[in-house]
Amino acid sequence: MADTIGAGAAIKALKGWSVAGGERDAIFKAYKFADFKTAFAFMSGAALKAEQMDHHPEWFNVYNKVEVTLTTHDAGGVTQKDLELAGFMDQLAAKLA
Ligand code: H2B
Repeated sequence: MADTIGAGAAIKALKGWSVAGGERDAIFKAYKFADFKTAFAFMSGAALKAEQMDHHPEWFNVYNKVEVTLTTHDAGGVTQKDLELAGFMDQLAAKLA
């Protein structure tokens, strides 16, 4: 099982992410895109990466907004995998901006 690095440490290595509210160790970011089509393109690209990694986001979409929560369920907290997926999502969002 992967070692947890913790949400507090993880957000220091990222931009625009915060410690998720609630009991769990998790990180959160709200992305806003130009429109629904762009938000969905983001989700499609992130979904393919998530499948490759076997590491899946918790997310919520309304129109142009995608709210993402990342944690590693198997480890019970934030791990390197969450950092990697967060970094990928940030790069993808930048490309789609
Ligand atoms: N995604 C996330 N975010 N955390 C996990 O621990 C996880 C996952 N585990 N996707 C994977 C799938 C696991 O359930 C399978 C069996 O590998």
